[in-house]
Amino acid sequence: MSKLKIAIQKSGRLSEKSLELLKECGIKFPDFKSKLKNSATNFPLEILFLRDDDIPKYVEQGIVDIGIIGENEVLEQDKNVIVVRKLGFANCRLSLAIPKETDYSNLSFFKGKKIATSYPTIVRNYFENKNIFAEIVEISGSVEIAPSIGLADTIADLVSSGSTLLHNGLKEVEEILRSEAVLISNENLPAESEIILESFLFRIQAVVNSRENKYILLNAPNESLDQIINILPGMKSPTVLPLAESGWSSVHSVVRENEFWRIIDELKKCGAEGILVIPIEKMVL
Ligand code: PRT
Ligand code: ZN
Repeated sequence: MSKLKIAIQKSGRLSEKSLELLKECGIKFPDFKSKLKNSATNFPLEILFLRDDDIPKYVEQGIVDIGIIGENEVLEQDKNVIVVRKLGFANCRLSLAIPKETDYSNLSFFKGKKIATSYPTIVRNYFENKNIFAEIVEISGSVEIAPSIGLADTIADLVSSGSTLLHNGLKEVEEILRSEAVLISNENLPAESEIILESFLFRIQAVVNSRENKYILLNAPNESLDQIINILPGMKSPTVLPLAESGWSSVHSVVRENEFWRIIDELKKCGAEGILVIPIEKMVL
């Protein structure tokens, strides 16, 4: 029986979360760490551990069928691959940063400036689109120290918490793009691999949905039920059950993680009490 081949980063920021995703999809591998190649015991999947920079090329060439990689790398390399879906982890942004004591008003600041980056293609395209000429200095790592050693005036680098910029005396002034881990695929998958990919994607969907949503239970005074139901759309609509105490109901629903705090505030204003929020293990729509 044929197997779907997936490339994931050998070691780095994407590795652990990529393996966790496979695990949550119920896919088991024997003795993960020691080998560069491994086969799942309960799903037709073969996994190759590679440097992240090599993954788009291997997918384009069909050496592997699919891969997990940062969107930033897909855009920078511009290989012929399909971005199948976003995976919701390794979120970051590619930003322009300048020495923190320097005044900044707008993008024309960068006219004629030297910008150190590991993403020359993205940064060049960005400035070309804005009709600004800036000199790109390509370096492969430790980009943040470039201004302090006189290699460049400014930088364009990935930022997540922002603490690396802070420690290096830099401030973020513009965001070029946002990125997260994505699943990419070869453009011409063999029919058999396509079928396996469908079933793999079905599992990923259930895992990613469950991470992005929370199950919520609360007690609501009956007179506010209509309002509360409006705030909580749920998968179809919320479940409403009467409480033993008359005049009150228990409401169960699903809310999106990123809307969560706004929804809680609104629910409290409508008189909701005893709000419980529970993680969802898997979610099949
Ligand atoms: O060895 P290999 O080539 O496989 O790995 P790598 O060193 O090229 O990549 P790695 O593991 O550092 O990053 C892999 C992917 O993780 C990137 O391509 C991004 O898609 C994603 N990612 C998410 C990040 C970050 N967040 C991130 N913060 N990649 C790098 N950083 C670096 C950034 O370059 C900067 O030096 O972290 C520093 C900033 O972090 P904060 O939290 O201080 O802002
Ligand atoms: Zn890399």
